[in-house]
Amino acid sequence: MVRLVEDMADPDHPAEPVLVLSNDPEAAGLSRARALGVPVAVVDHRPFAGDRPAFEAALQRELDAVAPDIVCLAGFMRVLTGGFVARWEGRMLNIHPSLLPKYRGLDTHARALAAGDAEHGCTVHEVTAALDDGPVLGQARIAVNPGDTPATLAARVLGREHVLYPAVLRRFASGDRRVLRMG
Ligand code: NHR
Repeated sequence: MVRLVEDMADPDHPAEPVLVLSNDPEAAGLSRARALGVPVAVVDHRPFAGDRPAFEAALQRELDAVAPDIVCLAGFMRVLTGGFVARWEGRMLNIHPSLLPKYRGLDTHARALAAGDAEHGCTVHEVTAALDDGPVLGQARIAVNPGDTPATLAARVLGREHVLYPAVLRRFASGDRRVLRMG
């Protein structure tokens, strides 16, 4: 998220950050966003206790207040229902730590290691009702090295996420939906 906001500080960037919205009141990104001058809001999912539609209605109110053209999920870990996704379909992006369609869902680094994969990476995709399943907008690949652990893989993939996501957002915001492939 910080890398997206920092990239948008470029006056030539086709987008600008209007809100950083978190479901976690303790998220470190909130103070970082404030320091970068971006408005922030929090909708804690916990008081909603399993009532996803009510949680999402509260998210929707925060989003409607700023009417963004594009929503970028970044480390957002709550599954969104089809009703919410439909409001934003074609305008909502996510970055996922695997080479989709491999390893949708959680624990992607451990799963890539367990499978003996020679390559791993991250994917920016459009968010659709089906989890980690929407059209791919960009992918960055890394080699899996002997001795890699889920933690070492996660760290190297995160470094690629920080390059891939800003690059894809620039293209997407300027209307270019071709797939960006990075090494
Ligand atoms: N929602 C929809 N409809 N479609 C997608 O593609 C989504 C989505 C919500 C989040 C991010 C995704 C990821 O990149 C994402 C993509 C969380 C879970 C999950 O199982 C799965 C995928 C992603 C994020 N969440 C659990 C839940 O019950 C909670 C897990 C936890 O809190 O640790 O929501 O990884």
